[in-house]
Amino acid sequence: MAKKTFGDWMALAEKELKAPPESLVWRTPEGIDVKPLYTEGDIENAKHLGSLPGFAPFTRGPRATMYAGRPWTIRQYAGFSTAEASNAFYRKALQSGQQGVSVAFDLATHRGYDSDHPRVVGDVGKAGVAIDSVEDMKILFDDIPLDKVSVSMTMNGAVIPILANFIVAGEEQGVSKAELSGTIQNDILKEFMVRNTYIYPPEPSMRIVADIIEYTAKQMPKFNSISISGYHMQEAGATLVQELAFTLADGREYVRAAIAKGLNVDDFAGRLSFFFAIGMNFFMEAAKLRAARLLWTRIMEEFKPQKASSLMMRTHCQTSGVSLQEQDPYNNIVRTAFEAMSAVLGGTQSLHTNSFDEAIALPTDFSARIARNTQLILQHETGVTKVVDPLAGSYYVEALTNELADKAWTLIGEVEALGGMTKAVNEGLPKRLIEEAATRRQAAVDRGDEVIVGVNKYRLDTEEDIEILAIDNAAVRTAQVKRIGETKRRRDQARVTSALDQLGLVAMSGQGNLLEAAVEAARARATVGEISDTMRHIFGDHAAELEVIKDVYGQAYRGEPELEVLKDRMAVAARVLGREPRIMVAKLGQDGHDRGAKVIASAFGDIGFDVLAGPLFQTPEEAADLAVASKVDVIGMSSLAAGHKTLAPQLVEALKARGGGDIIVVVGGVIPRQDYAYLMENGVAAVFGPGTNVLDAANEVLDLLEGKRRN
Ligand code: SCD
Repeated sequence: MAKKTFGDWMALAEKELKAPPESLVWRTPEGIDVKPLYTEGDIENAKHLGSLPGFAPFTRGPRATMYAGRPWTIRQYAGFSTAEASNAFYRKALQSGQQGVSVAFDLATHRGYDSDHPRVVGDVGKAGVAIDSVEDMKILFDDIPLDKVSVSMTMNGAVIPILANFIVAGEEQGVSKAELSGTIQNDILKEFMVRNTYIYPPEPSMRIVADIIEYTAKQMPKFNSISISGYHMQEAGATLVQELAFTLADGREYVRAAIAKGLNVDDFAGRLSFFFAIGMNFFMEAAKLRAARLLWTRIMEEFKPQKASSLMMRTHCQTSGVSLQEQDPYNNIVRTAFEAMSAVLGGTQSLHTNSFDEAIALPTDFSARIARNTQLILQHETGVTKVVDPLAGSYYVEALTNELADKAWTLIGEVEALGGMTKAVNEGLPKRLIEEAATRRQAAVDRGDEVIVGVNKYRLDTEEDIEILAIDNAAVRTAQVKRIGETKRRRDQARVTSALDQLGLVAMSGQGNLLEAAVEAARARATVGEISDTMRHIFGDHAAELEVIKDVYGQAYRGEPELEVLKDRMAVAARVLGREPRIMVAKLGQDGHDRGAKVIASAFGDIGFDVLAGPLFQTPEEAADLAVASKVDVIGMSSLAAGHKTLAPQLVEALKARGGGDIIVVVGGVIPRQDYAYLMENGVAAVFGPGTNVLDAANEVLDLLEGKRRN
């Protein structure tokens, strides 16, 4: 029988479909047209084929034997409440099959504030563990041998005091810094773009990154100096091409900064590491990791390293937080398992699987166990570890690898044309593109173009509450404040002052290494806040420019009845008020997760509200001042870091105290249903949990405004 051709298939497909097969093409948010069939012809021009794992360009994996030789590290990101509570959690997790530690710090620590600082009352111990000094750090790793267990620390803003405290905690555990293995995130550029836990302006922040690379290259050979992260970009709404391109462009910028400091590329490149998100686009995510390794080798070749390891990308992955849903939350177990499989097929070195309740609250012991076991089952039961890069040769995956690499390379070129990533970040290009993508996606979900099971399709009639972990924020704060007091009483104050003065000198002069100086201050028991403030006084605080994008959400709904009806209602409200209804979108406390706030601000703007985007990191009192002065009708407080029960009632009180008691307060974000009643009893008019349709929210806000006028 004659061999069938692609043309034969097209004809047969058209007959079967009763439509041209092109109608099945799926255009992804990356602008990639995924076809229903891939054949040899799709990879004819792909230049990356034919390589082997363990060799440049590492498309097929950084190690020759990959998981057949050693499986990826099961490394669950966790931390909450006090150092004692987090330590107990880590020890139990390690006994139950977890293979590495990954510390989540609370937002106060991220932003360089001690737990007794008035700006962080709602944040202490909430979305991570509170660490104020070496005393806390020692408790955090009590009975966890730092020469054996590798420790990742997600820290970027207060990276100098935290790494210094870790080094000193190791010393006092009898482990020299040369023996410490692990990773510090230390990736500040993406903080300016999407994550917002920065402290200082970009220039001194880049110096901090370079100082850490220098210090670890010279003194901590087993430690990864940075985790160049795309994860938070995807969480903020980036497409996979954007995530890939901006992460690699960040990496290139850090290499340049380290070389500018006088380092030889081979002395540090082997200890640069990466971090990506793995979302629901199963094959594309696996292809993304393959493309990332390919492109990183291409970038590093420019620096002419001698060692092969300098060209090698090693990465951690985390399953996607934004893909988790509040509705029918057990579905999240399934989502996470698919994402984990995709990460593994893409060849990750280390993996975090999210707990199913993370769209609602902090993981419980139960949900954390399922998340960990998802990986243990993958490693032990599915056989995926036995073969290196099993997707290689798939027409589809190889074509995707090629296309993602090409598209990302083009975007990297645009960043280069602007003068590199620091300049692109200053200019706002990545942030703008990511926010546009996020808003477009929200519209696609709200319209039902993108199906999310249990959210915009197959929704349950009644949702059952699930058990959640709540942190007694006030108790954590009291315990921390007490320990800070004890530490300060016992320390040699003259030694602390002299060490901080020396750190200040290093910061001011531009000479010497900031981490080196901070280690001495940490030994003397200077706190995280004191070390951060010493540098703050010299470097200053970074204040982000707020920009709300326009006409992306509205465009997606152009001409559709749902939006038109709402706009008519808006017009009536505007006539009654004599101006457009004014809403202030507020972020309170140290919670910098602003994707939701930005999407709401831009969608509400397109709907016809006069939107005021409040600055990040406001206290409830500052937000109330701004709202009253700006005569807003509504405040939409967005909370993703579990501070809502403290901060929302404080905001309501602060408004009343300023004569703004008639301003309607609504709260949106990661709010457990269990907390709705408490918030409503404390003056909140409506709560919009995860998965809320933006048009529904806008209608409800209008109901509230109309109700207020009637009363
Ligand atoms: C590996 N090894 C092998 C091998 N595979 N040896 C022989 N044969 C094989 N097949 C060796 C490696 O060379 C290495 O030794 C050792 O085994 C460990 O392997 P690894 O692959 O380096 O794994 P690991 O130590 O786990 O390191 C993985 C990374 C590291 C390099 C990626 O940077 C890391 O752990 N990152 C985690 C980051 C993280 O947890 N981030 C959380 C972020 P040598 O080292 O001697 O070579 C959370 C976050 O931001 C959440 C969101 C938010 O908060 O906003």
